[in-house]
Amino acid sequence: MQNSISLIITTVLLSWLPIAVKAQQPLFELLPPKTTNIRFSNDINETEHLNVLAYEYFYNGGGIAVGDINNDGLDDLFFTANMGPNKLYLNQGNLKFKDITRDAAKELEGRSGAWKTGVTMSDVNGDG
Ligand SMILES: [Ca+2]
Ligand SMILES: [Ca+2]
Repeated sequence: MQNSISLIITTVLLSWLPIAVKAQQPLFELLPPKTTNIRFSNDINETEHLNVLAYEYFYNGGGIAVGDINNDGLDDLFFTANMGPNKLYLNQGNLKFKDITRDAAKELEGRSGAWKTGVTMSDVNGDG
């Protein structure tokens, strides 16, 4: 009788194994800048006068917007940095991107010294 119960428990556990193994597989893979050409980092430099006590949103981060700015069917990326320059990346396909910030408009980097947060992207005139 005990052997039968052990066999049933082992069978049930083995039947769950494929589900457990599948659940452990990652959904995303981290790609290095060498592969994507995306070299953006939202670096925060905390000082005595600029910190979370002086500004409660200090660690809320910047933002990223995704949109097809050249209407080629590939999603392009715009990153905002709290303290550094923003970056606009053109998607060249196969997860390769090109920094076109200065070519598009130097103003996209944002004002020097300004605190930049989230970003949204929309085709406001609906022309694609
Ligand atoms: Ca595009
Ligand atoms: Ca438009």
